[in-house]
Amino acid sequence: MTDVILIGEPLGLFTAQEYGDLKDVSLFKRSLAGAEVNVGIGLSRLNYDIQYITKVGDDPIGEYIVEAIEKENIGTRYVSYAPGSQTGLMMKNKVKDGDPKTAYFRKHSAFSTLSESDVEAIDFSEVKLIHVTGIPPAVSETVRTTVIYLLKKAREAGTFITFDPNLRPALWSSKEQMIRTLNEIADYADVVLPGISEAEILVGTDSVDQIAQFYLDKRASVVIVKSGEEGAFVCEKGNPIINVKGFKVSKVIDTVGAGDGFAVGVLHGYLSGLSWEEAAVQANAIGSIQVQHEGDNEGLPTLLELDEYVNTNR
Ligand code: KDG
Repeated sequence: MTDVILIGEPLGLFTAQEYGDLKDVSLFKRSLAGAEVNVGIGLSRLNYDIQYITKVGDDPIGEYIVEAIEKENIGTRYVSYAPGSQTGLMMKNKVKDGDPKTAYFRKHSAFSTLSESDVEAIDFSEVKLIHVTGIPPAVSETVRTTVIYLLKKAREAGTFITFDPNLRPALWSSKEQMIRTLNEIADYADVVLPGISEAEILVGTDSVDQIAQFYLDKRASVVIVKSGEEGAFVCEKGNPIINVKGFKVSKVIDTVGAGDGFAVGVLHGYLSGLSWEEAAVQANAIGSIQVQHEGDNEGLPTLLELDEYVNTNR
């Protein structure tokens, strides 16, 4: 049985090793990025059985990515190749504080060709949970259709569905299309994990109450709103909203990947039978660990490291 299946575009990440504009930096470190692969790595380190649906190019970055995923014990049964298309890349600058700037090189990438025929063999009766984010449907019309196809199959099989909107406005042709598509995807989800500023765009309000109601009126039974330093708001159908405070961090190194760490904690909570409130504690913990590391996924903890961190810092 697969615990979690994820669909996403892995990217070769080039992180600047010097401060300054990306155009001025000459020294970069190569690693692996991609919101969903970050979540997959986090869950695999917590000993869950993971499969990753993706498509890479027949090129050195594609080869590097597949090897990196295998090293993280992520299943590659649904990894396919698109000969003639390239694997996507991303650059990220080094900042003293705030969010780093990123640049994408992913138009017409191998992943953008991922179609229904690449995923039709997946048997969802063998999958406990599918985690989807708002990035793949932004990549191309083909991937958008594939994501909806997967969600329908998952729904029919009774597989639990978690959704992190992960807004990437730069990848969409219009804001309206982004909002419409992501709210359509949310219709399938059991759990929705919006950031408060994302929800402001998707729902049109920063009121946690109204954001929660919007998604709970769809099919979700739980909405967890991420609110940076305020921590998270756990909104469960029929229960009062609970604010779960975040962990204090003395030095933020890099904010990218914090939301993915948060999702790891929520999914870990669900899969290990914790309450949603306790799942949010785990989520805040992993999110706070992530901001203390430069890479997108290097800091993701093992079970032992996570338990130690929570016990020491809570
Ligand atoms: O969540 C971290 C991601 O932003 C990063 O890994 C790259 O998935 C990515 C994307 O498409 O922006």
